[in-house]
Amino acid sequence: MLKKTVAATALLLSLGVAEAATNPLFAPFYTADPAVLVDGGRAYLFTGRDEALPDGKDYVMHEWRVFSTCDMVNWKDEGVPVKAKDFAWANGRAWASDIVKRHGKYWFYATVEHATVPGFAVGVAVSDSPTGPFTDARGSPLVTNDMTKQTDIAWDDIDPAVFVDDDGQAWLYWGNTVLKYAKLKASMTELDGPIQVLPVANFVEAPYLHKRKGTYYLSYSQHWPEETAYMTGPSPTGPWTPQGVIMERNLKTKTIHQAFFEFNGRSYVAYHNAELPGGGEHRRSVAIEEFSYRADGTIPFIHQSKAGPKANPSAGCKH
Ligand code: FUB
Repeated sequence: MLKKTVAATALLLSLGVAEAATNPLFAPFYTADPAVLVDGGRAYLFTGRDEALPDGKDYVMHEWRVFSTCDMVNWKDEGVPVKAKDFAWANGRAWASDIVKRHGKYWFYATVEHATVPGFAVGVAVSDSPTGPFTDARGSPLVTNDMTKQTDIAWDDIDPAVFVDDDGQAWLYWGNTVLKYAKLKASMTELDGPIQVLPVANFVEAPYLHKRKGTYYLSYSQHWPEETAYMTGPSPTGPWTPQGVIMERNLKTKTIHQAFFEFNGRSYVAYHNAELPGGGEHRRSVAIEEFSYRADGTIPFIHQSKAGPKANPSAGCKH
């Protein structure tokens, strides 16, 4: 039996197939702001790409990349499915995004800076494939900075998170400093009703909604430097019960930006740190941790690891 395992391992290694991931992922790229779609036995992990020089003082981000896996260990670089310039009304800055499948199409919600309306905006792009190419689904922004008046900052309409509930209702959450949400029409390209504000103490950015066994989990980044916190509730609009911090702040970057997902029956959180060689505040790297919900459905504190997730192959997994 041992001989057989050793032989199998040797074969996998000779084929260039690893049995465990190593955090952070996706070298040589610096990546940030993960968003994950699980579809057809593969996980598609979308990231922003940090292009700042080692001493860069701001984010330099122009495109999103997508990587896919069928075992949570071996990742395929699927290239650049969409760039900020694919939104003709945007000026080329590509911040955080999220992705969902609906009506057989893939809907990509993205933070871009508007070329003429001061501030950041949310656009939506669509594709027939999770690996793109995506095209602007509206030809105009879904949300612009002048549609929200709660703060004067130019970056309060960032970090869209899209969620489609079991009843078919789609929701969009977003925001920096002020957490906002709205219903989406079935078209996925229009808000349905007014923008709502959710007061959350210490909220900074990166809201993310997921649902498990009837409970809604609204996670987000709080404080500065950021740590990941979450609340639970019985509906997409709460009422919300604060559940505390589940991931510690990073040492080399102040942001962290989480996304939760399930893959082949196991639970994961993707986030970023800056632990690749040469990493820093604006040279971040996506990582993934596996975790188990407690019996009462709460999320335990999740430590960042260098080991990364163990193999969890889909049936017929082909790298
Ligand atoms: O990557 C640019 C911004 O930094 C994102 O929009 C935020 O979530 C933070 O990670």
